[in-house]
Amino acid sequence: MSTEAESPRFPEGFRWGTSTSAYQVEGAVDADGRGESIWDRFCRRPGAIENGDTGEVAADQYRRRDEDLALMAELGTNAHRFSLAWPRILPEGGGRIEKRGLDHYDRFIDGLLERGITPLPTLYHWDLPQALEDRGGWRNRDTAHRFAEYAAVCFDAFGDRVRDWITINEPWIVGLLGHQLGLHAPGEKDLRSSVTVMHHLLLAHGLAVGELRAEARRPDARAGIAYSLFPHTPADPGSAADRAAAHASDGYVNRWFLDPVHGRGYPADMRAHWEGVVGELDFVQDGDLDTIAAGSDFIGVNYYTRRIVSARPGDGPWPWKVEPGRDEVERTDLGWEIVPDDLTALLLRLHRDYPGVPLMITENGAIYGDEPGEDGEVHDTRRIAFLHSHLSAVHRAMAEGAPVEGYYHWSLIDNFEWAMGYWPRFGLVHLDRETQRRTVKDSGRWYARVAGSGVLPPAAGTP
Ligand code: IFM
Repeated sequence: MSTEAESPRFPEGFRWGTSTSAYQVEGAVDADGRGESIWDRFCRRPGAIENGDTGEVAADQYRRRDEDLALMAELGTNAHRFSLAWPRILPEGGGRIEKRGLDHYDRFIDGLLERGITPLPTLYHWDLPQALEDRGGWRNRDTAHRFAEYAAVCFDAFGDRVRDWITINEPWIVGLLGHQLGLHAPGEKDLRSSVTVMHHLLLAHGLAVGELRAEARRPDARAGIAYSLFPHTPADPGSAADRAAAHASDGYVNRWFLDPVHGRGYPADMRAHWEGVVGELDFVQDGDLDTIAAGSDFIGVNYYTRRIVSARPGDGPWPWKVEPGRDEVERTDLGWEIVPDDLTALLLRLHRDYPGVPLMITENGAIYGDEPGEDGEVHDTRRIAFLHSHLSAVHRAMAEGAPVEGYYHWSLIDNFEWAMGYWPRFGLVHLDRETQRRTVKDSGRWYARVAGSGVLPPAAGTP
C-alpha cells in the first residue's frame, strides 16, 4: 500500500492538461473561409513530408469538436492547451475577420469551460497565413505588427473567458527548422533570415503583450511564450572546453530567447557569435528590446530531452558539436534520450535565473508506436513510465521551490508531426486515421487517474 511519503501529492489547483496545435489536429483546411497557411503550401512540396502526408485531415478535430471535448471530459483533465489558427480568423493575415473561424473557437472554449477545463490558447503554433509569407513572412518586420493585430482580435473575442495566453510556440524551432535548415514551412535555408525571424517572433510577442495590457482588457490576463528548452550536458563534464561549449550552445538554444523577454537583453556571448556569422544585427531596432521585455507572466516549458555538447568542431558555424546520446540511457521510439532528472534541473535553473516567474510545462511527451492489441486496447506501458518519471521530476522541482503551475502532456491525441507526417505517435489517445476512431490508451487512463487524485502512485504500474 502506498503511503503519503511515497506518493507525491500535487497542490490543489495544479493544472493537469493536455496539449495540441491547430494544424496538427484540426484538418478541415478549406472549411468556413479558412485562408491558406504556410503549412498547406509546404506540404505540397514534393519530398517535404514523409510519406507525402499533409494536415488536410489530421485528427479532423475541427469537425469532431464535440467528440474531442467529450474525450477530454472522459479523461477528467482540468486544462487544455490548443492553438488558434490565424488563417481561420484572419484569412489574409490582417484586415478582414472571418467570423466563422471565431465561432468555432468560441464553441470550443465554451465547451471546455462547460466541462471544467481551463483553456490555454496559443496564438501562433506555426501556421502563418500564406498571404503574409508572400510579403516576406517573419523576415518582414511588419508581420510582427500583423501578429499584434491578430492577437488583439483574439483577446477581444475570447478574453472574457480566457485568462492565460501563449503568444508564440517555440521561436527557436521556427528559426532553426523553418528558416535555417528548411525542414519546416516555409522551407528556407538562410542563417541570417533565421536570426531575423527569431527576433521578429520575440518582437511579435512583446507587441501582443502590449495589446493584452492595453485599454480595458481584463486586468488579470497573463501571457507567455512556450519555449523549446533543452538542458545542456557537456560531453566530458571534466573538460573546461566542453563545459564552455555547452554554455555557448545554451546561449543559442535557450538564453537567446529567455534573457531578452525577461529584461536582460540578448546575451552578449551569443550576440557576438551571431554577429560573427551573419553580420550586424541591424534588424534589432531602437526600442525593440524594451518592447520584448514588456513582460512574460509565465515561462512555458516544452521539454523533451537534453543536448550533449562537446567543444569539437562540428555543427555549422558554431564552436560546439552536438554529440549522440549515451548508450546506457533509455530512448523513445525516435531515439530521444529519456532524462527526467534534467527536467528537474531545468525547472530549478529557470527559477534561479528568472526568479518569481511562474512556470508551466506546456509540452512534454514521447513517441511510442503502440497500436491496439487483439483486445482493442493500447497497452502503452512505456508512455506510462515516461509520464511517471517526468511527473516525479516536476514534483521534485516543486518540492525544491520551483513555482510550477501545471503540466500539459503532448499530446492529447496522435497528431500530424510536421515533416515526419503521421508515423510518430505522441497521443494519450490513439487515432486510427482510416476511420478517425479514437481509443484512449492505457496511458490516457493512467494520466486521468493521476489528474483526478492529484497523487502520483509510487510506481508507474500501480495507479
Ligand atoms: O509536435 C511538436 C509540437 O508541435 C511542438 N513541440 C514539439 C512537438 C513534438 O515534436
